[in-house]
Amino acid sequence: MYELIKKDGLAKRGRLHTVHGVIETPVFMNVGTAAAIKGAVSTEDLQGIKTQVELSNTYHLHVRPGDEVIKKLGGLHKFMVWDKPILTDSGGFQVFSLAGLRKIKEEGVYFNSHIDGKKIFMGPEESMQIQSNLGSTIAMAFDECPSSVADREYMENSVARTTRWLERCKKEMNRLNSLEDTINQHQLLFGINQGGVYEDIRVQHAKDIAKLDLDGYAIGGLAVGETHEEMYRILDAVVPHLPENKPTYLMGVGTPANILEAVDRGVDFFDCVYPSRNGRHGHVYTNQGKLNLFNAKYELDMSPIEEGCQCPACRHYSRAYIRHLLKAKEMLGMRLCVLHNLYFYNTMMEEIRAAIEAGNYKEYKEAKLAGMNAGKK
Ligand code: PRF
Ligand code: ZN
Repeated sequence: MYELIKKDGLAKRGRLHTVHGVIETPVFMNVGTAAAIKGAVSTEDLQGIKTQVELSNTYHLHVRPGDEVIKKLGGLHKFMVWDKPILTDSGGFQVFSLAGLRKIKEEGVYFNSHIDGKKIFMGPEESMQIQSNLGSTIAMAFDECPSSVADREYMENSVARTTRWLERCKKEMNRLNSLEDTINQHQLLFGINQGGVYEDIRVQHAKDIAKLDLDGYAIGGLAVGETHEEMYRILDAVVPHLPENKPTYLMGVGTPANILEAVDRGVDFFDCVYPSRNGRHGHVYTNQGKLNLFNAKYELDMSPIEEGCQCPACRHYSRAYIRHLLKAKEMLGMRLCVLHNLYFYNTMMEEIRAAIEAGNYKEYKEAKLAGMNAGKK
């Protein structure tokens, strides 16, 4: 159940109640594709950096170690030792971005595993069955994420199929949730809006899926090569057609600036690999912009990554030490940078929630953006 607590302009402050606890929104979900946050971050670490939701992938866990193995072990929560909410992506997007040769048919997608080349079929029912075996809190619908340069005709056909797939997902999820031996009988299902940069296709699709009364609605197919301005234009067009009394999730987005802008347009769920990926490369976020800790100017810098930051890296270690670890390829260097970056994102979400509650979201957004941009000069 989603509670809309407060609106400030279009920005939503919400609360999603789940069997694994409450999610305060806007929220950033921390990406752990293969049931692990890359950068040697444990689920115990997540407790200390304000993580609310962990995100994993159907496709990766199906290929290795296998969703049936995870079900036998009691489900993903028990496997990872994480009792808070988990969202699983449906596999659709990963099949399109990772798998080798693939064929899209009405029934689903035929493709080769990126691990061993083995032939696999995944359709809406398979995706729901896998996510049910994992027992995640929130399952995502099986969709096609078409290329950002797909032509209009391709996009119309693809979106129509994604709608038919969504209806099959809903039916299968209802069936699975009613079975005795299902790990999480209260698994939620979010639908996904597609349509590339064609506003009219997007809006029609949003209206069609809104009728299905799902637990939440995602916007997919963005941040796949179009400009930031095009992404904001699509959000301006689509979000007003999604139910405001349900969570709105912008998939795979993005930079702190993208998140600040999307919140201002009514989005309240996010996920992105940037904080963990950048951290692994020694790039760290601060309120004055991003720093590259490999830079020679940090060699003798005994200050923390960010003054006043309460993350596990900044509470103890200096830029100079972390720089040394990164240069020496010590795993601890990456780990500290990833922990700091996730803490930075999760803290920004906390600030966003407070600003919406206080009714000064626009002022907060402008000040935050101005600070981060000042560092770029
Ligand atoms: N569909 C799914 N997962 C996704 C996307 C999508 O379009 C994106 C696009 N940014 C990220 N993750 N199922
Ligand atoms: Zn820090």
